[in-house]
Amino acid sequence: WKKHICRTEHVPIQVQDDRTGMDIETLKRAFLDNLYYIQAKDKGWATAHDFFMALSYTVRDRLLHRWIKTVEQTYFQKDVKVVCYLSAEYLIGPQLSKNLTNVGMYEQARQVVREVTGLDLYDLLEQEDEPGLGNGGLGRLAACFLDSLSTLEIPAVGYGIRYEYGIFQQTIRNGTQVEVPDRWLRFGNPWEIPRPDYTMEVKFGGHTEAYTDERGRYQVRWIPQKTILGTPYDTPMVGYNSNTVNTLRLWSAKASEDFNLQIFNSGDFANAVADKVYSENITKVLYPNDNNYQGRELRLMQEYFFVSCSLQDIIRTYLRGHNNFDQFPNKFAIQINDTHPAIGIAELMRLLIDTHQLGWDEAWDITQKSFGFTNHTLLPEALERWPISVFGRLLPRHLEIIFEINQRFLDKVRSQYPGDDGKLSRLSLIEEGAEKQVRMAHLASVGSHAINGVAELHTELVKKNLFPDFYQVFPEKFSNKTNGVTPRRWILIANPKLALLIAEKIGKGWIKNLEELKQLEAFVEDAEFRHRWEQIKQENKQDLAEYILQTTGIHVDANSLFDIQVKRIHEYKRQHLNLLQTIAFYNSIKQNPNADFVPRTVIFAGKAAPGYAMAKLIIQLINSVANVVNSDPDIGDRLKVVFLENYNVSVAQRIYPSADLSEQISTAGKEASGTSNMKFAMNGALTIGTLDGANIEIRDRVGHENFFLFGLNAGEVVQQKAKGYNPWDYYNNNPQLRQAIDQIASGYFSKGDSNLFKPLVESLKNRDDYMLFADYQSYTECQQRVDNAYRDRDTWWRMSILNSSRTGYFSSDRTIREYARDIWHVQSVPVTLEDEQEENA
Ligand code: GPV
Repeated sequence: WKKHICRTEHVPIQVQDDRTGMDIETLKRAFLDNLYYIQAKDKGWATAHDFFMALSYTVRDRLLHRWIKTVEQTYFQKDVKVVCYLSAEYLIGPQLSKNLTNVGMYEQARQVVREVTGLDLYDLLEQEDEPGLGNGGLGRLAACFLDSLSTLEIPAVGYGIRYEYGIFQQTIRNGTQVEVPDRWLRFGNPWEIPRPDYTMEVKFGGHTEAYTDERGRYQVRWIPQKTILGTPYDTPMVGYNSNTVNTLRLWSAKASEDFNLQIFNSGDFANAVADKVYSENITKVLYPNDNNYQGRELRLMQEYFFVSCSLQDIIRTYLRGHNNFDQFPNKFAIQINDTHPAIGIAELMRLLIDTHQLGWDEAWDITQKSFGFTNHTLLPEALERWPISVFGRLLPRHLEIIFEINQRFLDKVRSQYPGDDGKLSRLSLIEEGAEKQVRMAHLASVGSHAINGVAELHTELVKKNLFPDFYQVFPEKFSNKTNGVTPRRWILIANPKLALLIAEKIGKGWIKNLEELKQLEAFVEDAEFRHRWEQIKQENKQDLAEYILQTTGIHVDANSLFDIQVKRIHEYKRQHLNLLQTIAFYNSIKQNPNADFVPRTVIFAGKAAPGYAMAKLIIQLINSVANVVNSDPDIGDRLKVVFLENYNVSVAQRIYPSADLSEQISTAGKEASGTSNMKFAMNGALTIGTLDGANIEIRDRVGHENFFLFGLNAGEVVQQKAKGYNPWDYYNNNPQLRQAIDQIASGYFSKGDSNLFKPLVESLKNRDDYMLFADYQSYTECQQRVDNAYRDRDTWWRMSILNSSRTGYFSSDRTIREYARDIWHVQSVPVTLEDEQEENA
């Protein structure tokens, strides 16, 4: 890539290319050109944001020949099998730092920026508005997967929605969450390329009718009421140290002019315009719910819209090189990220049968072979079930197809289990009741050849509790694929100091092969190494302390134990259990001011769904407790409570490297996997956690002695509930717990207002669905063990090093290798650049 070779037809033209050169002089020239010709600014007028844009274009240019080479000249020419990842969410985080790192030009960029602008590269990186096109773990997992797919050189396209407004920006006013619209596209997005030439039509509404085709076959025609256009915007996803640049293709809704013209011609101008606005609303905003199903019609439209565009796009690509569908399942593996894209099963059937005239059996065979389904939750309130009234009004043809799939499926079941009506109704794609509903998880399960959970326990519970009847009918479909995270973003970029120390000791192989971190174990008895490990953690904590001061005004002691819980606010995740323990800690300092306490800084961050009142109340309680604790002179630096606002990928990158203790305290059996648990451990935090999700596998790998375990296990949670769980028993028998609850109830943290937290207190005392009280004692005792461990710093840092060095398994590279081998049956396809070929020749 020193010089770029352009090929026009068969004539190679060699040019010294301003858009590929990696030497400092070429980069400076390119940077200034982009500033001038794209931002239309010269150095004197440019803002830091202009410089950010100019640098981003400079990097994007350097991805382009790899991108074209990857997609057109490798994937298409070799007719390789491609993974199509369908996801309603992608939380890809800031792109500039990642692209600089993956393409290997971070240091050059730093020098160029310093010499041309006098600014630090860091000042430019801060300018990027991160695309918040996801809620939490599910969307972030999709982003880690894209990084791993490209790094492993696996052909892939990520398909999703280009929301004009991503997840809201969270601000805290008077201790409560206030949502601000996320106008992330306001100043332009340098990474995306619109491709209006690949615009697709998506239909909605209307009715169906039967007809006989020219060959006398029975066919069905959908007469839709409305057509909406979908335009793709492509973002390059480059792998670490690889030439592979895969595509993230996000669809944006546009009104169809044709349709509006019809109304316009009928004289109803206002309606024509209103309708345009209505159509374009489809991709306007991300629904801010995590692990929760709301059943809004517009959400179903979003899901169908992006899935239909994506499947049409896949078929368009396929038909460029094929004239029948025989090879389709050998050329595409379509993975659906939870049930949000599950309508794709019915849509592929419709496209194959109605548009491409295949017979049912052939279409069904292709569909089942192509689709794989990942489940991400066991929570009943998250399972998508669309009332057939809504469904039939929006997608009448799909409803017919779903009925047909169901009938054929249930016929088979009936012959296998004659007379078992209970089984039939449990397996049915349609839930009977006051209002019939389409069960999207059932559609996804029947229409896929593979179903997977995201951690071992989770997969077992999927088989045993969530879909036991499906597991009985087709056990061979089920497998586990424990989640992972990309070490490029979560160690190399987020924690550069630690990455440097690791590289000094064991080289750089771990960046692509995280299992190599094991080699660090050899240094665990090396006092000098431990000291440097500790020093880096200390510096990272200092950085976070500064950020806390700047953003909240709270002064925290960087020498205290940084005890951190960051994730969406949800009752099952139990931020309030952490808080009860924090209150108890506060009370014991007040009661025993002269005792020897391990100073702690308890840090929270996370968004609450705007409609989730209890989650918002938990945020308010955290901030109320923080106010009282932080301003109490008796407490001083021994305890601080911090709520960091607007938790997102950028904030997360500051947090993980500076944690001593990672809080992973969900009620056992509720968290499918969790992924922050992995990022914390990689960065040397110790975990306090329950036997839930991937915690179990982390504990098994880092060693039970290096993990702080507490609480009921998933089986015990179920047993206790079955026996009849009574939170009052715990409240009455634990004075510490009772005191904390009574303080909250009495208004101790809310300036005497004894009504404010009543809903929270009452729910805990009378129901405690997530069994905080049952786990409280065990949790407190465990926190004592944490304190004791932290007192013995030598032991603590040994444990910290062992945690990092044993997290190799939790790289998303390992996860993706497993999907590729067991579900997708895809191979790596290395991409060779022309100048490399010539060099090799
Ligand atoms: I369903 N998850 C999420 O973030 N949002 C959702 O709507 C649903 C699941 C999460 C799970 O809660 C985590 O346990 C899991 O680690 C993550 O998905 C990725 O699998």
